[in-house]
Parts: sequence; structure tokens; C-alpha cells
Amino acid sequence: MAEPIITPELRRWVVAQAEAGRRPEDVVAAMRASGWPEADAMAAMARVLADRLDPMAAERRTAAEPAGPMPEPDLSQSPPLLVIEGHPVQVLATLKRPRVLVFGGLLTAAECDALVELARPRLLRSETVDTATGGSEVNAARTSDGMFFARGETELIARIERRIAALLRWPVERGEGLQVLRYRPGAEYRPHHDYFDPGQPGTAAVLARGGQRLATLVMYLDTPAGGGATSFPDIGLEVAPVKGHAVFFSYDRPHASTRTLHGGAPVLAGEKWVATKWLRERRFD
Ligand code: PD2
Ligand code: ZN
Repeated sequence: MAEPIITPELRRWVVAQAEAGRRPEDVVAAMRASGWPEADAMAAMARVLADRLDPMAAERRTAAEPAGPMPEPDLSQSPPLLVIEGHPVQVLATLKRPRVLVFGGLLTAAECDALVELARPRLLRSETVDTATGGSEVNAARTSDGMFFARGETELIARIERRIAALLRWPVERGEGLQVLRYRPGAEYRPHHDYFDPGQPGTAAVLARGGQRLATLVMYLDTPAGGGATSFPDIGLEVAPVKGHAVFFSYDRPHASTRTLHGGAPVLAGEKWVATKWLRERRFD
């Protein structure tokens, strides 16, 4: 028998019934009354209750479940470069698990310079989404200055967004607006995950707009004279910030087992500028 699909709502409901001391047969009867076949209702209830007793087993099972579609370039022919809307993008490095790709020449030097000049007058000390509240807060773990562009805000931004969408085969509408960060010497971004933590109370409000983040593209707009690598501590990878290059990584579950912990190492000399594009499950409006 195929495993029944257990939505988060159903999971919460079954747990609430159990905590309220309702008998399993009554819970199954309630599910049957709302249209569940008896065998599916029993299997779903057993699964939810077993997951509560052994969360690690639940995590292993979720890890084995096929994820939905993910942003991903077409590398089926192992091309050294992809020509995206007439623009050549080098494929410099690829890692399967976690999925990490390094691109060269994703942006031209002129595009990098133009983005920096558009962003510079609008920089503020960076804020991050606070999933405890659903709002945003100045975060001591991030000492950069930042700003967000609206999607399609200028012709340049729209062109870059179309290029990213074609490269990663993910609709423009499922991307957040570009974020630009500037790191001065000493500034860093301590290791974190980019997905929203499902365990935090404010996450539901954040997910209501576009669903989870599935992938990150960090584009380097300048080459600092020292430091500033994007590091992935779980896998011992450091990506050098080189103007026009970009690092892409994806995470099919909002869980640390994706090994997508990453940070921006302190800049030692010069300035580091990046533009980040986050890709969501659904339309982000
Ligand atoms: O600037 C970086 O290298 C960096 C590191 C970690 C950017 C981000 N995270 C991000 O924008 O999420
Ligand atoms: Zn990040």
C-alpha cells in the first residue's frame, strides 16, 4: 500500500487528539467521517505517533522521501560553459551532495559595477528575518551593510533575473528580490542556514509568502584584496569571492542534514560586495 500523504495540519491534529487523551479508534473514526479510507487513516495515525516517539527515524525517512522539483541548471552534457540567453557562464566546480556549483562569469564586470552603484546609496546595516517573530532585526552575526532591490526594479536587474531563471530553470516569480551586501575589513557573516527554521514560531508567517527557500545564489560583485570566502563548514569548502563569479547551493529540506551550513569569512583587506538571490517553492509576491 502506498504511504498516505500526511500534511503538517493532519500531523498537528493527530498529535493534539493523542494529547487530549482521545482513543485511537475514535481518531480513526473521525478521519473516516471526513473521507479517509480506514486503512489509510490507521496507517497515517500510526506513522504520526511513531514519529513522535522516534524523531530521528522520522528525519531519516523524510531524508529518503523524494523532494519536489528543485532549481538546477541543465548539466546533462557536462558542458564547460552554458550559454544563457547569449551570455556564456562557466561551470567551474560541481558537488552532488550537498548540491553546490561554482559559476564563472555569470555577471560581466560592467553589470557588477552598475549593481554596486545602484545599491551603494541605499545600504543600511543588515537585518535578517527573525523567525521568532516573523519580522526583521539587526543581527550581530552579520556585520555587513545591505539592501534589497524589488524584483525587476530596473532593466539591468530584470535582465540579471531572467539570466538566473534560465540558468537555474526556475521562474523569475519564484525568486526574492536581489539582496546586495557590502563587507568592509573585519565584517563577516557567521555560519547559518538560509532556509527558515520550521521550529520557530514566526516561520509560518514568513512561509505564507512564497513557501520555503530551496536554493541560494551568491554572486560576487567585487574581489576583496584578502579574505571574504564563502565557507561551508560541514564539507570543508571555501569559495573564493571573485568578481562576476557565483556560488549556488540548494537544500531540498529545511534541515541541517542538508549540510548547507555556510558563512562569509571575515574580509581581511579591501571590500567584498555580493548580490544574493534566494529561490522559493512558490510565487513570491
Ligand atoms: O557573502 C557571503 O559569502 C554570504 C555568506 C553566507 C552570503 C550569504 N550567506 C547570504 O547572503 O545568505
Ligand atoms: Zn546565507
